Amino acid sequence: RKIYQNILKSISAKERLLAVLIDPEKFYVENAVRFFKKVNRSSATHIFVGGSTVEDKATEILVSEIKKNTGLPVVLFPGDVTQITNKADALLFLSLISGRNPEYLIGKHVASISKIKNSNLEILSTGYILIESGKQTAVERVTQTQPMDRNNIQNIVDTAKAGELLGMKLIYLEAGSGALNPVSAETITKIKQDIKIPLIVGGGIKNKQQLEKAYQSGADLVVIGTAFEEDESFFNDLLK
Ligand code: 1GP
Repeated sequence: RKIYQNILKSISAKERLLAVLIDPEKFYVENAVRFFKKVNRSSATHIFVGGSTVEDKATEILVSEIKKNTGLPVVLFPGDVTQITNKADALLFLSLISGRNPEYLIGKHVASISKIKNSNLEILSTGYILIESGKQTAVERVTQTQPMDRNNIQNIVDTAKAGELLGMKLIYLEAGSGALNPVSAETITKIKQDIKIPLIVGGGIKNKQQLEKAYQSGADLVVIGTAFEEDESFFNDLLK
């Protein structure tokens, strides 16, 4: 379907993809017009929406507002089933394959079916891999899973490969929102050599140099949330 096909097309055209992550808990809907003026002038290609703890309905209200302010595809990146809304275009159907908590490997997915089976959301099966980054992150706390050891790169590579062989359409390497250290260049490079499906990288990327490094290492799509929340002028460094 459309969003996944476009990601594949962009990758073969060597285009760099950038998602702006918006956490409904932290975003003021009143600021949407101003914020999206900046987004629309930047090289951002996708809007991701999600958070670890979000009130019911907040996601739906936010997605409706986003849709009024940008033509970029809106992809749900949900921390929980309650964040699924058919106002968005697509859903990262995340399985936390770095962890061993059955709820986040398959349980939440089963619980979400009644919400998604009659929706028009494009469902993107995603192997989600949390990598240790120097401090405990919200993903770790909420999912009660251990992040992967950042120094055991082979284990991370094997996890990504297993996800691909299970039929997942995307791999997402996550250092956690606000991570002290983004996923290392070496980890990205090694995984990219081993898998054919698109590679998403996020967590702790705060400036243009780190963004550049992630792309050069092999990230196909980079996700940035905190850096835009903290300083909207960062968009000016990333003009189209
Ligand atoms: C978090 O990967 C995303 O899930 C983005 O992280 O907020 O650190 O940019 P940041």
